[in-house]
Amino acid sequence: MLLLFAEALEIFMKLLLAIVNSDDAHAVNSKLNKAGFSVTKISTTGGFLKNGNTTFLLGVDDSDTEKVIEIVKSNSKKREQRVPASTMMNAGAGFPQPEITVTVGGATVFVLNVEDCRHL
Ligand code: 2BA
Repeated sequence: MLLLFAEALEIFMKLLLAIVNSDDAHAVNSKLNKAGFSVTKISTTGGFLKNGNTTFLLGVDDSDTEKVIEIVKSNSKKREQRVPASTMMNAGAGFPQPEITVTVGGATVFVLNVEDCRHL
């Protein structure tokens, strides 16, 4: 019944998980706040490079999803990073470690449907 009501009024929410480079986190945060969005920031670590990054949690109206994605996108830069090739393969210890270039970012955004949200 509630779902039908929400469908009729189109009052659906999304939860956005936006993983951004920590160097871009301040700009992303302040632009989102200026645009009127509440955010929760979590300090996270990328499992591949083991570098710190920042994950934003945002609960938004369906209709604001693209606006948030655009703000995150326009404030997240792509970066090239040199990492030991051993990050990707099993290189034996004692051998010279060549480096490879990995492109990181701009941002990775997951968009999830929200069933319910309550401020208590
Ligand atoms: P990391 O896991 O540290 O990955 C950093 C960058 O390394 C990635 O950039 C990608 O270019 C490369 N990379 C990651 N895994 C790789 C692999 N198995 N083989 C080759 N290269 C690999 P982005 O794709 O821009 O990701 C930046 C960060 O966003 C990631 O940091 C991770 O924390 C997060 N992320 C990206 N995709 C994700 C996913 N599908 N699920 C969860 N977290 C994700």
